[in-house]
Amino acid sequence: MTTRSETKTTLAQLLTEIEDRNPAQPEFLQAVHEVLETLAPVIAARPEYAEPGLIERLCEPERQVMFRVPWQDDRGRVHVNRGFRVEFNSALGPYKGGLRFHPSVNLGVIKFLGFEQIFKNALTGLGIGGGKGGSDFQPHGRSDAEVMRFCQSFMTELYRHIGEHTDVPAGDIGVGGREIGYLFGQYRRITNRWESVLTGKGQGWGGSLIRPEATGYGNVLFAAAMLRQRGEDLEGRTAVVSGSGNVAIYTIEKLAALGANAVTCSDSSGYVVDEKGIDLDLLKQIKEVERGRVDTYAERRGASARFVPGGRVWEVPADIALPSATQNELNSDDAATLIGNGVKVVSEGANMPTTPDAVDLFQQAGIAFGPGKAANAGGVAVSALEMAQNHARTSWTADRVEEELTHIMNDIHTTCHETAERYGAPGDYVTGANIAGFERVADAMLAQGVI
Ligand code: NDP
Ligand code: 2IT
Repeated sequence: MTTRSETKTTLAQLLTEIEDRNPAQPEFLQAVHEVLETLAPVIAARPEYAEPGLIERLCEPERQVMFRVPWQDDRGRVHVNRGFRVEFNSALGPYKGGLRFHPSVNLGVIKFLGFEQIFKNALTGLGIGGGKGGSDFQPHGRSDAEVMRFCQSFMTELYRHIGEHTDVPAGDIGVGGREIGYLFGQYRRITNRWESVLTGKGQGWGGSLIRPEATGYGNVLFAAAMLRQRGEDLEGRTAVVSGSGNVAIYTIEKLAALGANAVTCSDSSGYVVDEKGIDLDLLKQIKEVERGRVDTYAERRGASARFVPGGRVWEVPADIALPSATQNELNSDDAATLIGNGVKVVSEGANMPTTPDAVDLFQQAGIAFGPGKAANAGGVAVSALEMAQNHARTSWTADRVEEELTHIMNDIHTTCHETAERYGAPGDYVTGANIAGFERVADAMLAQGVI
């Protein structure tokens, strides 16, 4: 019988090896560290998981593709970006995960996102493996024609690596309906195939209803489930939300539908606080139609709202905090401020938005903390439902998709909660999510042999 301290030593040794093999990839190492440090109880109970190099294989992508993306701007100048697709793990199904277009993208960032995606996708209970991709391209300030040429160039290389049974990308930061349209068009043109190779498509041509809403709606449903577990609900609660993109907008929408009130949103220039609650029609007009910035929201909204340049939403008192912008956007100082202001629930709409020391502070303070790989899984879950609809050549009603999403989020909550209890960490959704996701992938990998 392996003891828990022997297991911890093995995991610590593995972590050192992984650190040595992946220098200068801090986000990837942060994500691996966060998972491995919660696995000791499950490996002590089931030592077969430590055997045939399973953790080493899990931490090494099955395939990594990097490529040149040349494109011409409207003045004829040539730009060269770098494209990535990390196909991390396909034990449970085709690689599945978004594409991120943002100047901060590099291999380590895509690997962290792909690694998280493995466990997130496993938690949905659907047949999808984990992958992620993107580019250091900045779509802000580019014309539609420039974005189209970039997407066409990106797909001209990517198409040979993906396919409906191989790898199915979707959106993430900087990639929404417009970009998916251009990417899909180029894939179809090159391959002469209409297949479910991308999700988040437009609603008249294969996209699922509720996919744009799914990540934000799902995160609010997860937060509601954590509150319900404690005999409480969302009614009348005040929420702080960061970001003002796809995830943030539909988080704010679902909060309002369930009787709570979001008072903030943000972008990389600062945040808006609106004491009457965010006016969603105005925010959608500025962000989705005009592709503008949040300071415009404060200008147009009038006296109830103000823009705080360079500030962080976490300084605004609230019952619920829903980070929905980017990684490491909520640190230990922010956590201390939120705790001081009486926050009850923190649920991650973004991927890894909370730094590890901030997570520790929330957990020590007894705050319900929902990790992204569980809380934001609604987006990829509805992507898998989009694939199912495409394969059946049908489309479901919005009510049906939302009902499925609600079941999936409640099931993920129950799974994480019960798994944490089973492994001696009641109320610890981080441990619950990591172990439950790990068990499903690890069982499939063990059954499929050393590959
Ligand atoms: P969007 O591009 O629609 O919006 C991103 C928002 O976050 C913008 O307001 C953006 O501000 C802000 N932001 C991005 N990077 C930074 C940064 N480095 N510093 C400050 N603000 C930043 O992306 P999404 O809403 O789709 O994604 C948000 C998060 O949710 C990401 O972590 C993503 O991985 C995660 N996620 C997304 C899913 C989806 O279905 N789309 C599913 C699950 C998770 P600005 O415009 O100024 O850059
Ligand atoms: O982080 C994520 O889960 C996403 N960006 C969505 C992935 C998907 O395939 O829908």
